[in-house]
Amino acid sequence: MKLLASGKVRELYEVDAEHLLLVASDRISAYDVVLPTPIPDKGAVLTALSVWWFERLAAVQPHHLVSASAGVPEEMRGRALLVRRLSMLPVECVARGYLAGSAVAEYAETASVCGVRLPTGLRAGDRLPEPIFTPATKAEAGAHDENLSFDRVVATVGGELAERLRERTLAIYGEAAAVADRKGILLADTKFEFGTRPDGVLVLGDEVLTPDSSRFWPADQWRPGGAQPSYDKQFVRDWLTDESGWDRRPPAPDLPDEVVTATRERYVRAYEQLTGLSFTSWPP
Ligand code: Q0Z
Repeated sequence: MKLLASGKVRELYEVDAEHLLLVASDRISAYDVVLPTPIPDKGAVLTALSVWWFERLAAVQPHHLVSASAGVPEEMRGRALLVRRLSMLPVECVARGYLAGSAVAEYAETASVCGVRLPTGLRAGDRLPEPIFTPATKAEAGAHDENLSFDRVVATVGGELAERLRERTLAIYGEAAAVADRKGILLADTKFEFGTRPDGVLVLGDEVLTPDSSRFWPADQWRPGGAQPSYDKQFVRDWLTDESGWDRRPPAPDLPDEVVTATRERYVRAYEQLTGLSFTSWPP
Protein backbone atom coordinates (compact mmCIF):
# COMPACT_ATOMS: atom_id res chain seq x y z
CA MET A 1 0.00 0.00 0.00
CA LYS A 2 1.12 3.52 -0.71
CA LEU A 3 1.94 5.66 2.33
CA LEU A 4 0.19 9.01 1.84
CA ALA A 5 1.11 10.75 5.09
CA SER A 6 2.67 10.06 8.44
CA GLY A 7 2.27 12.00 11.64
CA LYS A 8 4.12 11.69 14.93
CA VAL A 9 2.11 8.69 16.03
CA ARG A 10 0.06 7.46 13.03
CA GLU A 11 0.09 6.77 9.32
CA LEU A 12 -2.29 7.13 6.40
CA TYR A 13 -2.27 4.67 3.47
CA GLU A 14 -4.06 4.63 0.12
CA VAL A 15 -6.26 1.56 -0.39
CA ASP A 16 -8.01 2.56 -3.65
CA ALA A 17 -9.41 5.70 -5.25
CA GLU A 18 -12.23 5.93 -2.67
CA HIS A 19 -10.69 4.46 0.47
CA LEU A 20 -7.82 5.08 2.88
CA LEU A 21 -6.43 3.24 5.88
CA LEU A 22 -5.86 5.32 9.01
CA VAL A 23 -3.37 3.46 11.21
CA ALA A 24 -2.71 4.34 14.86
CA SER A 25 0.63 3.23 16.35
CA ASP A 26 1.52 2.60 20.00
CA ARG A 27 3.86 5.59 19.95
CA ILE A 28 3.30 8.36 22.48
CA SER A 29 4.49 11.95 22.46
CA ALA A 30 5.09 14.25 25.40
CA TYR A 31 6.29 17.85 25.38
CA ASP A 32 6.20 17.67 21.56
CA VAL A 33 8.65 14.78 21.33
CA VAL A 34 7.87 11.18 20.36
CA LEU A 35 9.18 8.93 23.13
CA PRO A 36 11.34 5.90 22.31
CA THR A 37 9.11 3.57 24.36
CA PRO A 38 5.73 2.49 22.94
CA ILE A 39 2.61 2.08 25.10
CA PRO A 40 1.18 -1.39 24.32
CA ASP A 41 -2.39 -1.20 22.94
CA LYS A 42 -2.44 2.62 22.77
CA GLY A 43 -3.16 2.54 19.02
CA ALA A 44 -5.92 -0.02 19.50
CA VAL A 45 -7.53 1.90 22.38
CA LEU A 46 -7.59 5.15 20.39
CA THR A 47 -8.99 3.33 17.37
CA ALA A 48 -11.68 1.64 19.47
CA LEU A 49 -12.65 5.00 21.02
CA SER A 50 -12.87 6.69 17.63
CA VAL A 51 -15.14 3.90 16.34
CA TRP A 52 -17.38 4.12 19.41
CA TRP A 53 -17.77 7.88 18.98
CA PHE A 54 -18.36 7.70 15.21
CA GLU A 55 -21.16 5.17 15.77
CA ARG A 56 -22.56 7.10 18.71
CA LEU A 57 -22.58 10.41 16.78
CA ALA A 58 -23.74 9.05 13.40
CA ALA A 59 -27.24 10.50 13.84
CA VAL A 60 -25.73 13.94 14.54
CA GLN A 61 -23.03 13.96 11.87
CA PRO A 62 -22.09 11.81 8.81
CA HIS A 63 -18.57 10.36 9.23
CA HIS A 64 -15.90 8.71 7.08
CA LEU A 65 -15.69 5.34 8.86
CA VAL A 66 -16.32 2.34 6.61
CA SER A 67 -14.98 -0.59 8.65
CA ALA A 68 -12.66 -1.52 11.50
CA SER A 69 -12.64 -5.20 10.50
CA ALA A 70 -13.39 -6.13 6.86
CA GLY A 71 -10.73 -4.66 4.60
CA VAL A 72 -8.19 -4.07 7.40
CA PRO A 73 -4.96 -6.10 6.96
CA GLU A 74 -4.42 -8.73 9.69
CA GLU A 75 -1.21 -7.13 11.04
CA MET A 76 -3.06 -3.83 11.65
CA ARG A 77 -6.28 -5.32 13.05
CA GLY A 78 -7.64 -3.29 15.93
CA ARG A 79 -5.57 -0.22 15.29
CA ALA A 80 -6.58 0.70 11.75
CA LEU A 81 -9.73 2.10 10.19
CA LEU A 82 -10.85 1.75 6.60
CA VAL A 83 -12.27 5.16 5.76
CA ARG A 84 -13.90 6.88 2.82
CA ARG A 85 -11.52 9.20 1.05
CA LEU A 86 -12.62 12.83 1.35
CA SER A 87 -11.50 16.17 0.08
CA MET A 88 -10.21 17.53 3.41
CA LEU A 89 -10.76 21.13 4.43
CA PRO A 90 -7.56 22.90 5.52
CA VAL A 91 -8.86 23.95 8.93
CA GLU A 92 -8.54 22.28 12.34
CA CYS A 93 -11.99 22.71 13.89
CA VAL A 94 -11.50 23.07 17.64
CA ALA A 95 -14.28 23.39 20.19
CA ARG A 96 -13.48 24.51 23.73
CA GLY A 97 -15.69 24.33 26.79
CA TYR A 98 -12.90 25.14 29.26
CA LEU A 99 -9.85 27.40 29.22
CA ALA A 100 -6.75 25.27 28.57
CA GLY A 101 -3.77 24.78 26.30
CA SER A 102 -2.93 27.48 23.77
CA ALA A 103 -6.09 29.38 24.72
CA VAL A 104 -4.65 30.29 28.14
CA ALA A 105 -1.84 32.47 26.77
CA GLU A 106 -4.00 33.99 24.03
CA TYR A 107 -6.69 34.86 26.58
CA ALA A 108 -4.08 36.39 28.94
CA GLU A 109 -2.90 38.67 26.13
CA THR A 110 -6.18 39.58 24.44
CA ALA A 111 -9.15 38.54 26.66
CA SER A 112 -10.26 36.62 23.58
CA VAL A 113 -9.45 33.37 21.76
CA CYS A 114 -9.53 33.26 17.94
CA GLY A 115 -11.40 36.57 18.02
CA VAL A 116 -14.07 35.30 20.43
CA ARG A 117 -14.35 37.78 23.30
CA LEU A 118 -14.42 36.20 26.77
CA PRO A 119 -15.27 37.70 30.17
CA THR A 120 -12.32 39.00 32.20
CA GLY A 121 -11.10 37.15 35.28
CA LEU A 122 -11.06 33.61 33.89
CA ARG A 123 -8.35 31.25 35.18
CA ALA A 124 -6.71 28.29 33.46
CA GLY A 125 -9.07 25.33 33.82
CA ASP A 126 -12.23 27.43 34.18
CA ARG A 127 -15.39 26.46 32.36
CA LEU A 128 -16.29 28.97 29.62
CA PRO A 129 -19.70 30.71 29.68
CA GLU A 130 -20.52 28.69 26.56
CA PRO A 131 -18.48 26.43 24.25
CA ILE A 132 -16.54 28.35 21.58
CA PHE A 133 -15.20 27.55 18.10
CA THR A 134 -11.45 28.21 17.95
CA PRO A 135 -10.18 27.09 14.53
CA ALA A 136 -6.50 26.59 13.75
CA THR A 137 -4.28 26.05 10.75
CA LYS A 138 -2.95 22.60 9.96
CA ALA A 139 0.73 23.19 10.45
CA GLU A 140 3.48 21.43 8.49
CA ALA A 141 5.39 18.66 10.26
CA GLY A 142 7.42 20.05 13.17
CA ALA A 143 5.49 23.32 13.39
CA HIS A 144 2.63 24.20 15.75
CA ASP A 145 -0.95 24.84 14.69
CA GLU A 146 -1.77 28.54 14.70
CA ASN A 147 -5.06 29.82 16.00
CA LEU A 148 -7.24 31.52 13.36
CA SER A 149 -9.94 34.15 13.58
CA PHE A 150 -13.31 33.20 12.14
CA ASP A 151 -12.69 35.81 9.41
CA ARG A 152 -9.57 33.91 8.35
CA VAL A 153 -11.63 30.72 8.04
CA VAL A 154 -14.15 32.64 5.90
CA ALA A 155 -11.27 33.84 3.70
CA THR A 156 -10.02 30.23 3.35
CA VAL A 157 -13.20 28.20 2.73
CA GLY A 158 -15.91 30.83 2.14
CA GLY A 159 -18.61 32.19 4.43
CA GLU A 160 -21.18 29.45 3.99
CA LEU A 161 -18.79 26.58 4.70
CA ALA A 162 -17.15 28.48 7.58
CA GLU A 163 -20.56 28.91 9.26
CA ARG A 164 -21.34 25.24 8.73
CA LEU A 165 -17.99 24.16 10.19
CA ARG A 166 -18.59 26.26 13.30
CA GLU A 167 -22.16 25.04 13.72
CA ARG A 168 -21.22 21.35 13.19
CA THR A 169 -18.16 21.58 15.46
CA LEU A 170 -20.18 23.04 18.34
CA ALA A 171 -23.07 20.62 17.82
CA ILE A 172 -20.79 17.56 17.91
CA TYR A 173 -18.85 18.96 20.88
CA GLY A 174 -22.09 19.61 22.77
CA GLU A 175 -23.29 16.06 22.22
CA ALA A 176 -19.94 14.48 23.12
CA ALA A 177 -19.40 16.68 26.20
CA ALA A 178 -22.85 15.70 27.50
CA VAL A 179 -22.04 12.00 27.00
CA ALA A 180 -18.65 12.38 28.74
CA ASP A 181 -20.22 14.37 31.62
CA ARG A 182 -22.53 11.48 32.39
CA LYS A 183 -19.44 9.24 32.73
CA GLY A 184 -17.64 11.61 35.11
CA ILE A 185 -15.30 12.99 32.44
CA LEU A 186 -15.02 16.63 31.38
CA LEU A 187 -14.33 17.15 27.67
CA ALA A 188 -12.28 20.34 28.00
CA ASP A 189 -11.66 20.71 24.28
CA THR A 190 -11.43 18.69 21.11
CA LYS A 191 -10.28 18.97 17.51
CA PHE A 192 -12.23 17.79 14.47
CA GLU A 193 -11.29 17.58 10.81
CA PHE A 194 -13.95 17.68 8.14
CA GLY A 195 -13.96 16.87 4.48
CA THR A 196 -16.45 16.78 1.65
CA ARG A 197 -17.70 13.81 -0.37
CA PRO A 198 -17.88 14.02 -4.17
CA ASP A 199 -21.64 14.72 -3.75
CA GLY A 200 -20.79 17.74 -1.57
CA VAL A 201 -21.90 16.32 1.79
CA LEU A 202 -19.81 17.58 4.73
CA VAL A 203 -18.28 14.60 6.56
CA LEU A 204 -16.44 14.21 9.86
CA GLY A 205 -13.03 12.63 9.24
CA ASP A 206 -9.79 11.70 10.96
CA GLU A 207 -9.81 10.30 14.51
CA VAL A 208 -12.37 11.74 16.89
CA LEU A 209 -12.66 12.35 20.61
CA THR A 210 -9.53 10.41 21.54
CA PRO A 211 -7.02 11.52 24.19
CA ASP A 212 -4.69 12.54 21.32
CA SER A 213 -7.27 14.92 19.81
CA SER A 214 -8.95 16.08 23.02
CA ARG A 215 -8.41 17.03 26.64
CA PHE A 216 -10.27 14.67 28.97
CA TRP A 217 -10.28 15.61 32.65
CA PRO A 218 -11.55 13.39 35.44
CA ALA A 219 -14.46 15.47 36.81
CA ASP A 220 -13.72 14.56 40.43
CA GLN A 221 -10.17 15.99 40.17
CA TRP A 222 -11.10 19.24 38.40
CA ARG A 223 -9.50 22.18 40.25
CA PRO A 224 -9.71 25.35 38.15
CA GLY A 225 -6.85 27.81 38.71
CA GLY A 226 -4.05 25.97 36.93
CA ALA A 227 -3.13 23.11 34.64
CA GLN A 228 -5.35 20.05 35.12
CA PRO A 229 -3.96 16.51 35.41
CA SER A 230 -4.17 14.79 32.03
CA TYR A 231 -6.28 11.62 32.03
CA ASP A 232 -3.80 9.67 29.94
CA LYS A 233 -0.30 11.18 29.97
CA GLN A 234 0.12 12.43 33.54
CA PHE A 235 2.37 9.56 34.70
CA VAL A 236 4.58 10.09 31.65
CA ARG A 237 4.81 13.86 32.16
CA ASP A 238 5.44 13.54 35.90
CA TRP A 239 8.19 10.99 35.40
CA LEU A 240 9.82 13.02 32.61
CA THR A 241 9.82 16.26 34.61
CA ASP A 242 10.35 15.00 38.17
CA GLU A 243 12.43 11.83 37.86
CA SER A 244 14.21 11.45 34.52
CA GLY A 245 16.49 14.50 34.47
CA TRP A 246 15.55 15.04 30.81
CA ASP A 247 16.13 18.58 29.46
CA ARG A 248 13.22 18.34 26.95
CA ARG A 249 15.53 18.17 23.96
CA PRO A 250 15.38 15.06 21.76
CA PRO A 251 15.99 12.25 22.23
CA ALA A 252 13.75 11.58 25.22
CA PRO A 253 14.76 8.82 27.65
CA ASP A 254 13.22 5.32 27.71
CA LEU A 255 10.24 5.06 30.04
CA PRO A 256 10.47 2.67 33.00
CA ASP A 257 8.16 -0.39 32.90
CA GLU A 258 5.97 0.93 35.76
CA VAL A 259 5.27 4.15 33.84
CA VAL A 260 4.46 2.17 30.67
CA THR A 261 2.11 -0.18 32.55
CA ALA A 262 0.35 2.62 34.46
CA THR A 263 -0.10 4.64 31.27
CA ARG A 264 -1.53 1.67 29.35
CA GLU A 265 -3.98 1.20 32.22
CA ARG A 266 -5.05 4.84 31.96
CA TYR A 267 -5.81 4.54 28.25
CA VAL A 268 -7.80 1.35 28.79
CA ARG A 269 -9.65 2.87 31.75
CA ALA A 270 -10.54 6.00 29.76
CA TYR A 271 -12.03 3.77 27.04
CA GLU A 272 -13.93 1.63 29.52
CA GLN A 273 -15.16 4.57 31.59
CA LEU A 274 -16.44 6.45 28.55
CA THR A 275 -17.94 3.56 26.64
CA GLY A 276 -18.97 1.19 29.45
CA LEU A 277 -17.46 -1.59 27.27
CA SER A 278 -14.59 -3.95 28.11
CA PHE A 279 -11.47 -3.34 26.03
CA THR A 280 -10.88 -7.12 26.08
CA SER A 281 -13.69 -7.35 23.46
CA TRP A 282 -11.68 -5.23 20.99
CA PRO A 283 -11.24 -5.73 18.06
CA PRO A 284 -14.79 -6.73 17.11
C1 Q0Z B 1 -6.38 12.64 7.18
C2 Q0Z B 1 -3.59 12.31 9.00
C3 Q0Z B 1 -1.32 11.50 8.96
C4 Q0Z B 1 -3.00 10.08 9.74
C5 Q0Z B 1 -5.54 13.45 5.35
N1 Q0Z B 1 -10.95 10.43 5.01
C6 Q0Z B 1 -9.84 11.13 4.59
N2 Q0Z B 1 -9.73 11.47 3.31
C7 Q0Z B 1 -8.66 12.17 2.88
N3 Q0Z B 1 -7.67 12.54 3.68
C8 Q0Z B 1 -7.72 12.25 5.00
C9 Q0Z B 1 -8.82 11.53 5.49
CL1 Q0Z B 1 -9.00 11.10 7.13
C10 Q0Z B 1 -6.61 12.74 5.84
N4 Q0Z B 1 -5.23 13.25 7.47
C11 Q0Z B 1 -4.59 13.38 8.76
C12 Q0Z B 1 -2.25 12.51 8.73
C13 Q0Z B 1 -1.68 10.29 9.49
C14 Q0Z B 1 -3.93 11.09 9.50
F1 Q0Z B 1 -0.06 11.72 8.70
N5 Q0Z B 1 -4.70 13.75 6.36
